[in-house]
Amino acid sequence: MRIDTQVAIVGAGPAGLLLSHLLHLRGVESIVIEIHSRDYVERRVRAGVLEQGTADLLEACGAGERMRREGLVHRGIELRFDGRGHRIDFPDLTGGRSILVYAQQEVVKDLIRLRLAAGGQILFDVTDVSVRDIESVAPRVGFVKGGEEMELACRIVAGCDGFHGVCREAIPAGVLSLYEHVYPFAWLGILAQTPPPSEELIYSGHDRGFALYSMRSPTISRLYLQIAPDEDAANWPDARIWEELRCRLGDDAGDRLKEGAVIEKGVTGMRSFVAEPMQHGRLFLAGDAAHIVPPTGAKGLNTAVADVRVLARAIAEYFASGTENLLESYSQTCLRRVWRAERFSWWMTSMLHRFPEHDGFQRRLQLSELDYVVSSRAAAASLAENYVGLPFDS
Ligand code: RFL
Ligand code: PHB
Repeated sequence: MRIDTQVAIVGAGPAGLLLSHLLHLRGVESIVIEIHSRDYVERRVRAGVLEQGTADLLEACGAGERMRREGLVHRGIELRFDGRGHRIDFPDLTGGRSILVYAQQEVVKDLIRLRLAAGGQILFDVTDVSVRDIESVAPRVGFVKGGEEMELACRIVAGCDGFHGVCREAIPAGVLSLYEHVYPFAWLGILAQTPPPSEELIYSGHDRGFALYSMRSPTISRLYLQIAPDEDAANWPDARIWEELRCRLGDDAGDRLKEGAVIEKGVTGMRSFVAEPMQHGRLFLAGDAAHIVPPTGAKGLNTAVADVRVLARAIAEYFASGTENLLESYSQTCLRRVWRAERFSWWMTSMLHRFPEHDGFQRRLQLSELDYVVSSRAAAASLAENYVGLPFDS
C-alpha cells in the first residue's frame, strides 16, 4: 500500500516526534514510522536534563503542561573532586538561567499523546525500513507493517532514527565526512528507588573514576559510574554498585546515599560523532542520526531538539512558498551548535573521567583544571552558559 504525505519521518524518538508536532503546528502533514512499540519507546530510560531553551520550546508548542508540573528546576550542579564539593550557580553565572530535570521518556510520552490527540499518525512496530530516491524530488520510504509492504511517497524525508538507524546509511558513499572519537570507558547507569542525597546533580571526578548522581523524582535516583568500555553489567551486582558510588561520591554525599531497589541497569558506550553535512538531496538527518555526544554534558537530547527547531522552520517555508533557502542551509545552521555541544561534552568528559593512559602529570592537570573551574568566575561562567544551553542563533 502506498500512502502520500508531505514529510516522512523515520524514528519516534524525541527528534522525530517533536518535528512531527512542530510541522503540524505550521500546517505541514507528516507520518512517523518507528521500529519499536509505543510501550518500548515510552519506557526507554535515557536523558534527564533539559536546557532552558528546550523546556521553553516544549512549553511554547503545547507539550509542556506535565513537564512544568513534574519537572524539577535546578539552579546549579555540584562538582566534586579531592574529597570536596563545589557548587556552580547557574542563575548567578548566566543572568538567571537554569535547567529542568525531566526524563526523556516523559517528553516522549507527552509528545506521542499530543500527536495522537491531534490526529497525527505514528506507525509503531514497522520492519524492513528503506529510504529510496532521496536525490529525486519524490523520495519514498518503504517498510513492512503487520506483514504488509507499505510505502510513504513524500517530498521530504526526515532521518530521526538515531545513531543505529538506516537513514544515514542511505546517503551515497563519499558524500559524508564522518568525525568520530571513541572514549576508553563506558557508563553503567542505574535507576533506583532511593531519595536524592542531594537536591542537585553531583559530577564527581574521583581517583577511582567518574560518578554522577542525578534524579528523576523525590523518590527515584539516577546514578552513573564510569566502568571499562567492554564491561558486562553482570559484573556489577547491586552491592558493588552502591559501594563504588558511596566511595566516588565522597564523604558527606556518599554517606547520605541510601541503598534502594535497582529498577533498571544498563551500560552506555561513550563516543563523539558528527556526520557532515546533515543532509543530502531530500533527506535531512536530525538528532542522534547525525551526531552523538558522550552524556557528560547532557547535550544529546537538547541538540536533537535544536536541530528539529531549525528543520521544522525550513520545511514549513518550503511548503508555504517553495523557497529552498532554509532547507539548503539546514546543515550549516545546525552544525555550528552541534560542534559547540561536541566541544563542551568532550571537555566535560575529559576533565572528569580517569583515562587508562593518564600518568600522574595528566591527573594533576585534570585536578588543576577542576580547581580553576570552581575558583574562577570566568571559568565557572563558561561551564554554566554551556550547561544551561547557548542561545539559539535565530
Ligand atoms: P533516539 O532517541 O535514538 O530515537 C531514534 C528513534 O528511531 C528509532 N529507529 C527507527 N525507526 C524506524 N526505522 C528505523 N530503521 C529505525 N532505527 C531506529 C529508534 O527505535 C528510536 O525510537 O534519537 P533522537 O530522537 O535523535 O534523540 C536523541 C536522544 O535520545 C539522545 O541524544 C539522548 O538520550 C542523549 N542523552 C542525553 N541527552 C541530553 O540532552 N541530556 C541528558 O541528560 C542525556 N543523558 C543520554 C543521557 C543518553 C544516554 N544513553 C542511554 C545513550 C544519558 C544516557 C545514559
Ligand atoms: C540523567 O539524569 O540521566 C543525566 C544527567 C546529566 C547527565 C547525563 C545524564 O550529564
